[in-house]
Amino acid sequence: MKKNWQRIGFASTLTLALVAAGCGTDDAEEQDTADENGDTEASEDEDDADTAGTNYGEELDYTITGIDAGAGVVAAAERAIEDYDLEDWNVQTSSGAAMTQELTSAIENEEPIIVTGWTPHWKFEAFDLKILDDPENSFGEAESIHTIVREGLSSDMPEAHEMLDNFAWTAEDMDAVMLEIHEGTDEVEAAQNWIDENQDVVDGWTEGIPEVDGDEILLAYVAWDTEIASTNVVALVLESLGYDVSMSSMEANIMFTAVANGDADAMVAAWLPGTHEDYHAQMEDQYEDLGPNLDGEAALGLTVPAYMDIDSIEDLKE
Ligand code: PBE
Repeated sequence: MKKNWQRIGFASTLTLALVAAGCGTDDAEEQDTADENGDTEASEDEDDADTAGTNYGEELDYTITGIDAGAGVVAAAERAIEDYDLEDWNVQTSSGAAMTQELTSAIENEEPIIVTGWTPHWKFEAFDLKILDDPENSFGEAESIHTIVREGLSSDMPEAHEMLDNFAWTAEDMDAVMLEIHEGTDEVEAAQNWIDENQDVVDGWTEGIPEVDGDEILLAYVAWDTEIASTNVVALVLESLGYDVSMSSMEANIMFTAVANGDADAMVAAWLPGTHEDYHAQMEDQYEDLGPNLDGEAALGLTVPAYMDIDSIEDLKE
């Protein structure tokens, strides 16, 4: 993960130099040199809104493009508004899909945009982005994604319980599924392709588990790109063990509640210890936490196109 963030930062410095200069690729080298010498002023282009310093407030109508209201990353962005005294700013809630759509069209038009971002996510493969520095730590540290199951699953469905307990993969794995879906492959097909290419990993999750005969199991999830990828993969693996699997997408708080009260059997979408801290603190006595399925590689942050002349949340202050 660290490597990824560093790479994002590096790429952004180069692009920033180009945008700040308002020049084409011919001048890129010259501008890079100037940049290295510490001359970062966009002095020739002060009238251009994109290069008029780091204040994007008016241009963006003081709006951060968020996702669904129940997402931890939206709560973190609202926390950032307080932590950094950004009273003029607000987080517009919509959905993960609407956010990536707005990000895509802003980038197509080279317009500024600030989104509530997270990683792993295909947007970092598809676009040149940077995550704004967060010296106040409003978005928390890198964390893990946990698998959580309802009370009683271990005795009712020991085979599913064991597979879910074994389920663990990497940010790279998750990225591969997400990217394929983003590029147009059907969700189930992308999950199956990943399984076919990583059969040895999947065999490790199912080894020694006896098959069942069509027992019904319900997986809860939220339609975030990360969770669409993981839940589809887990659903297919449970199917291969003989389960009749249903997936149901819902709001984040409903997902936690459904597993806590036994309406859903499991979910693989709990970002801990930070993002879903509130839900987990409320309900952890009512379900079983099987621990990380993705270990320490998940993180949140305000995310912008690399061409924007801004590096830190602090820069949003007037
Ligand atoms: N996310 C993806 C979720 C967790 C998974 C970062 C958008 C959230 O913010 O709650």
